[in-house]
Amino acid sequence: MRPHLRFTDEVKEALDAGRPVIALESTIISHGFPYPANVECARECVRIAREEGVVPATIAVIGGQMAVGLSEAEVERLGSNRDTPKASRRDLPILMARGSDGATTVAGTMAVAAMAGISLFATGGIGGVHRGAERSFDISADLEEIARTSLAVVSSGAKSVLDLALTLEFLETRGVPVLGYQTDAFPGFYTRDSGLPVDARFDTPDEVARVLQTKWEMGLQGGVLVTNPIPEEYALDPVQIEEIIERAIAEARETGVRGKAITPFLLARIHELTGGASEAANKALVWSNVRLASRIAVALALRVRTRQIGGRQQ
Ligand code: PSU
Ligand code: MN
Repeated sequence: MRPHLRFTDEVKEALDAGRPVIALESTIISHGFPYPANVECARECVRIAREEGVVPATIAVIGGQMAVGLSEAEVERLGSNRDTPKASRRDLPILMARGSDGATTVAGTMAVAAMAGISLFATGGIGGVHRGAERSFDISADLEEIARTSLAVVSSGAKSVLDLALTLEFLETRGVPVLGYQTDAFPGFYTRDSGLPVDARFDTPDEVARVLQTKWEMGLQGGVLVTNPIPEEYALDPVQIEEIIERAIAEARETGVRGKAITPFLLARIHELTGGASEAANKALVWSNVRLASRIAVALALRVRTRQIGGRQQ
């Protein structure tokens, strides 16, 4: 096992036995929702994974240790402390050397999950190329991480606070397959269709698992983005949400918010401006992604096991 990683017994036993495990991020806990909705959301994620027969491994920096799997008290600690720093790949060694806590982003979570030997990761939305990136250079480290790290990320696309067309261009350049689960359209987080296409559509968890197995058995390193649209009944009106997003972006510009503070600022403002509707939508899509990631993890574990028993021919 890697140095500096701390596993719960549940996660360690599952990984050792080759049973399905999914990773969950912690920026969504510290910065994605207000308290205590964040803690309730995280608790439900863990419950859903277990219901699907999968061990959930929430990832975070806890007191300078890289934790793979958290106790309920640790989830409460991250959720109630809004000052917990966001931990992307670059932040991990700094926070660990300082002995502090950190809430891992998609990028930070992926880097650690891959070290731990986890193949599936469920989140809400990934970071991407920000609007105006041709001037600001603001491209989330999440995209670079998906390109380099061999893990499948299940998300509801990306929020249109980002430039979704440029985000897809970046993923194409860096060789990341973008799959649509029961959809041909790249989902827009609060909406099911961003107006942009995915590379390929698959309709069952096993078909997705087959793409993952094939990619990694070939030795093609790097991740896969699996997109799962928000459940129909929670989808928001695209025109209304676009207005709110534009307003939040304008406020960020006026107040001079920069760097890693931008995404949490926009998420919090959108939640305020939609009066809770976006919070319900956000929770529903995260839970749906946890369920799908769990089912893909089960299918992948079964495929890997069958391959081991049957030898390499097939
Ligand atoms: N998008 C969301 N909800 C989130 C995030 C993004 O809809 O909670 C979080 C994720 O943890 C993601 C991070 O990895 O924000 C991206 O931050 P940045 O844009 O600073 O890379
Ligand atoms: Mn950024």
